[in-house]
Amino acid sequence: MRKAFQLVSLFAVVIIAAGLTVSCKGKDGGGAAPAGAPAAAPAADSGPAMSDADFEKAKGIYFDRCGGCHGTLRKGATGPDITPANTTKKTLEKLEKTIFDGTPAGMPGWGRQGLMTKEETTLMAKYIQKPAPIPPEMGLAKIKTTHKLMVPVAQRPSSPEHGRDINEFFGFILRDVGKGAIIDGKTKELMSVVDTGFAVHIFRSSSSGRYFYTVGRDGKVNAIDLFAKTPNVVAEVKTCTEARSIDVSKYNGPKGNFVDKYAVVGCYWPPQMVVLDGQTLEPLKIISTRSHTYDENEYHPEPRVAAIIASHYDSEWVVAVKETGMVWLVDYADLNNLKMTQIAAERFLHDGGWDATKRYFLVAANMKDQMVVVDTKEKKFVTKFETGTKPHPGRGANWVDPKYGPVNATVHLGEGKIAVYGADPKGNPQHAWKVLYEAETEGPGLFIKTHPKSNHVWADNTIAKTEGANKKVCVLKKDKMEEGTNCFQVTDVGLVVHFEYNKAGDEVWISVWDKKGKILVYDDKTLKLKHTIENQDWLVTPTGKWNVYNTVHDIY
Ligand code: DHE
Repeated sequence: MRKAFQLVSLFAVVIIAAGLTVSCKGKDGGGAAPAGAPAAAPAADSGPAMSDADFEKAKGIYFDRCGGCHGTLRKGATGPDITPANTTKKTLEKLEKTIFDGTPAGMPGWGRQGLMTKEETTLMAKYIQKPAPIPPEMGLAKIKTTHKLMVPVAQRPSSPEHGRDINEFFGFILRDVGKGAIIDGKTKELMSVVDTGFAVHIFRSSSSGRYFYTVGRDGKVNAIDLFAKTPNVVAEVKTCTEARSIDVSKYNGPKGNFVDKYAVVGCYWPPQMVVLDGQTLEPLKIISTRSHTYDENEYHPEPRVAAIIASHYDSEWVVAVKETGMVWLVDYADLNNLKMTQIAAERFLHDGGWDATKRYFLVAANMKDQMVVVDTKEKKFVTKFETGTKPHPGRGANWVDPKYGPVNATVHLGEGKIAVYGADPKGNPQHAWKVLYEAETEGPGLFIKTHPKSNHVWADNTIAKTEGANKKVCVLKKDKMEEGTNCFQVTDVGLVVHFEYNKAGDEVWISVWDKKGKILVYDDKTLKLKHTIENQDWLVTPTGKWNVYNTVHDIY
């Protein structure tokens, strides 16, 4: 039962309609290049005439609103290829109209929605008929110039100075103000607000849980020391001009102890991974992802790093390389003699996480409507299967179904549906990697979450178009799947996005993404609101959030 096909750029449309900053749109709403926008080599002097000032303005708008979907080099990923080879086949008037009005396939009508002026859509039409300016490379020497060690390791506390349990701590993104908040989940008290990169995309915990690492859309990484009385940034480095992912080294075994040893950043531009010292963020090594597509073996100059997850059983990072459709298992045991397994998977890879055993990496190839399964023990591709229109699991959700055994699930960008599929090839091979249940939500969503101690699975409807749907959550009962979802409103402002459980697995923390943001804490058993954090000056556009214990142990 499919609902109407919608492209991922709805992601942008609906959120923008709510007056919020979204990935394809920066906090300044276009215009001059934002602080995070990559400086670029001047464009070849071909295509329609543009003044230098107009060109710079268009470049900023492209970084803000277009690059996430069409790619820095405009070769296409979630959105189509808009290099001059294609755009010059169309008249400027036609291009301008498309940018102004959007397309039925899902591209936002930037002008129609009042998000670009008529002049700006004219500018963008010209801009995309000119060759894409190529942003600069970031080699190790350049990255090193951005490295700051605020608190040397020897000057950091050896145990928590606040006497609290850091496993209870949450890290919250405060997206539009380039900050992060640390909250004690037990007492619900704010511990600190720290400066981070521009529009931080994710937090990850170091493998001991002591540090939170954040990665900004601008590639800036911050390490936050949770032992400090007031958790503070102890190191910073800018690894690339555009990034979305970061993870850590989690392995401790015969090959060595890598706990808190490394962090690794996944860049969009330059297309590369950057390995950092886990204590100081000193940049150590760059691994380029430029290579050939998994199927046609054609060279791709911009294979962006999407999700990265760290193996618990081997010294490996599992890396989804978006444009080439490869999953790389990168062994960090010997960085000078780097070993890697390159697994052909599917294009275009996006987000994903572990199954409950942490053996299988389940990652969305959302433009193919598929989930891909990689066996990190055998280091092999297992299968890919269709779930619905553009699966978007975040890191996914794992639980044990009373009828089918261990399952995993995703929500979808293109339709309001939770797809639940078997995830136990050993115990229940007949159900493995097959969709077993589908449950309707209130509309397209971004994230799904559960906890082993909970009987509930929570899904958001963040990009639903129906009035009010994006203010609701939808909850499934694990032992009564056939009943479908229970969807209810949790806010009258903003958008509901992303869930995280507390350490005990009895509270669900929800962000209300709004300029005057809120944090809602629900009792997971009763589904009743237990606590609200609101009307705080610092609480601006909260989006993703992570509990230390659950993040260290990959509990989701
Ligand atoms: Fe995300 C995860 C990329 C838009 C909030 N997002 C990810 C990951 C990738 C990614 C590759 C996986 C990281 C990992 O696990 O290592 N996101 C992108 C995009 O390319 C996209 C579509 C457009 C863009 O230009 O950024 C995009 N993402 C968004 C948003 O609009 C969201 C809602 C708010 C924002 O800040 O832009 C958003 N993305 C998130 C969050 C996660 C995420 C909260 C982490 C989920 C988790 O549970 O770990």
